[in-house]
Amino acid sequence: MRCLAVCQDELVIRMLDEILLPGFEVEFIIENKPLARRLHDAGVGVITGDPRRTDTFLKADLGPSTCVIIEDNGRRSPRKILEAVRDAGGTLVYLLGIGPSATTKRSEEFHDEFPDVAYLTMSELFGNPLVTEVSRSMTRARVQQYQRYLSDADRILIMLHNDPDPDAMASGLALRNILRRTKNTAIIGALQGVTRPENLRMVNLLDIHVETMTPETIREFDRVCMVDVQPHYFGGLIDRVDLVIDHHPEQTGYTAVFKDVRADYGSTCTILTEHLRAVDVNISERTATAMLYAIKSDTLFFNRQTNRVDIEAFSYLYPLADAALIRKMEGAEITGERLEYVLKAHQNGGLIDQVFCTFLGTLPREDFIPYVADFFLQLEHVKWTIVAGIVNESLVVSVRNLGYSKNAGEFARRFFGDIGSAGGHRAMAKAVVSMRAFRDKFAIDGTPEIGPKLHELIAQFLHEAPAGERKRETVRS
Ligand SMILES: [Mn+2]
Repeated sequence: MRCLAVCQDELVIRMLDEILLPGFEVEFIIENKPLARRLHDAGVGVITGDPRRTDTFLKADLGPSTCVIIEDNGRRSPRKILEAVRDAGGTLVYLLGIGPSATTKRSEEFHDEFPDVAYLTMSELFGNPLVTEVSRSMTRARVQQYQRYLSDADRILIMLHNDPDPDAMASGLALRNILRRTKNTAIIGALQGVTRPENLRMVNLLDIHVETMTPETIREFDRVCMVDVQPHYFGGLIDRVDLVIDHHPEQTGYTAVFKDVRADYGSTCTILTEHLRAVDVNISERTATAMLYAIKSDTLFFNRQTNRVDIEAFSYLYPLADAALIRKMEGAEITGERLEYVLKAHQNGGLIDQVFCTFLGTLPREDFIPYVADFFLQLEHVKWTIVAGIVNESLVVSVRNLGYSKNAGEFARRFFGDIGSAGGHRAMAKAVVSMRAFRDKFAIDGTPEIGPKLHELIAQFLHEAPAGERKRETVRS
């Protein structure tokens, strides 16, 4: 493709020439004769002429498929040049804004008269890679600090939340990688092991060992790190840690020597991908596969709580991972017993105003509840799902939505925060409350009332005025 650039600044000319030359045929229209000669001698394609005259472009053989870039340094209006280009038949025209006057306001000045002209600014074009590089060096400093701090420990514990999910386990592997340790010197542990079928399949396919810990065994470690979870989760058992890396909202009430908590990230593995890249550690295929699977599963393949950085981490890991293995892990998600609860939810649940609510009764395991909540969110016309069930005398409630409406975490905290643990993100949340507290607070006599009660709470939540002008919720007593 041919490209004509109207520039008078030597630095800009040399830069454009270097960037565009491999893919484009570039020629510069230059007014200043000594500059033109100098650039010509340096091998730059140059046409000397007045860019305010139409015949300069006609002589330069401007056609409808020639791309024209016009430098706008804010000093002299480029209007005359734009007119000349237009009269010569140019249609693919860009203004390249340089200097402090290159703003949106400047681009609007020309928009009415030249609606097809696109305005680019130099800082936009070069800013992103530079900002990424600079923030990478900040991450590098941080990672090198904790690497040094942890380097003299004999054994390190990398603690995960109960029933670890792919993000927790993959984060454990990634951190072990960053610390350049083996499974004997960096132990991945949790108080309760893996139970979900797809996570068990990940454990087997990738040969991950999650050791079951007790308060006593935790104390045997020189250093304790935590990934995908923060110390408050363990209810006072671990209140001082050496390192926390997590993407859940930041909690208080604990001390950590090093901390990297980024609640706007879709997964902990996204944070760890940045750590790995910053210090240039090799990622094994196994770790990359685990991390890629974790990002996919924590963001529901970019369907919820996704950030540009998650997509960047994904594309970085993709060529390093084993895609066939990931397909195999994903296939484990549908099991016979899960389908039974989907059927039960279908029979007992109800869809009102695009909200699907159901109570699944007493369950042997908790994972059926979020599974059913995720499953019904895929259905046509469903925008919210609230799925509850009783596990070990506690009512577990999973809340999901399509992410562009009210906040699921706020719903969980507001109705259940005072009687149990409740929290989550905009698109997904969870509450666990004792059945007794639930019965007392909401005056429930029997379990058949649970489904309708949840419908009532969510309807109240969705119909009320936005935060700030709302009144306290009324609770039936
Ligand atoms: Mn996570």
